[in-house]
Amino acid sequence: MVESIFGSTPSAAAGSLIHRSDKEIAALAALAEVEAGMTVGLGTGSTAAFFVSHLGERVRAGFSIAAVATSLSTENVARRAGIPIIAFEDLATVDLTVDGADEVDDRLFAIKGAGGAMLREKIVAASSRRMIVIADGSKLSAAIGRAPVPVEILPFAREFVLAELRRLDAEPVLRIANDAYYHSDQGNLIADCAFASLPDPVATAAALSAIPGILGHGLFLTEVDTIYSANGGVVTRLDR
Ligand code: ABF
Repeated sequence: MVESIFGSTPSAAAGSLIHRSDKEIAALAALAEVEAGMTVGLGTGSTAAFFVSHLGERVRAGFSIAAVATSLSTENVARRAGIPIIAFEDLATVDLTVDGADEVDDRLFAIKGAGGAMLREKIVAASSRRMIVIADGSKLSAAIGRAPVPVEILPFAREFVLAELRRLDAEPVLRIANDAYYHSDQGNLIADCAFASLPDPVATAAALSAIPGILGHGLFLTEVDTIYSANGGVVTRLDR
């Protein structure tokens, strides 16, 4: 289903015009779904950061929710915004998770993980009764496959996993930060895998999951319930 929710980007507030980015507009569409008393999963990345910021404003105004974070950076930002954070390990179920993505399509398939947090993101999404992806229009594809698929690798298994990925016709590139291997919040490596094409994401996800030493990957094929994608201030809603 495609539904236009907001008509224009600028809005008047306290006598001044506010120009919101498409990322922020998508975040606000998701914010409208948060109800008092919910446990909310907080995503990672710049789009999710808008959601966290606006949720923080509501919490500081007295709105009562609890939250779990999908990364240490989001946890820090959320705490600073006044959002009460609970430890995910103490929870089996989250009510609603809102997170960004690198690429989405109208099958509700997503590639996530450019922010390096896809392992925790997928666990939190899988535990969620409902998961919303928020994105600007540049993330929407006819079929996912343009963005590289990140995989999280146990350091012990590095060269074995890279060789297995090449056998799947992926071109894995180990992620670097500050002239050293990037390490996830769990202390693992990330390889960004370019595929010449991704004709069968379900088969690729199964193949990745079957490689020992891969702890998680960025193909989210079953977790997403709704996508809010904003383009030029107009929000498109896609539902499973
Ligand atoms: C997280 O942040 C990731 O899964 C995704 O890779 C990334 C999107 O970042 P941004 O919103 O900054 O484009 O949601």
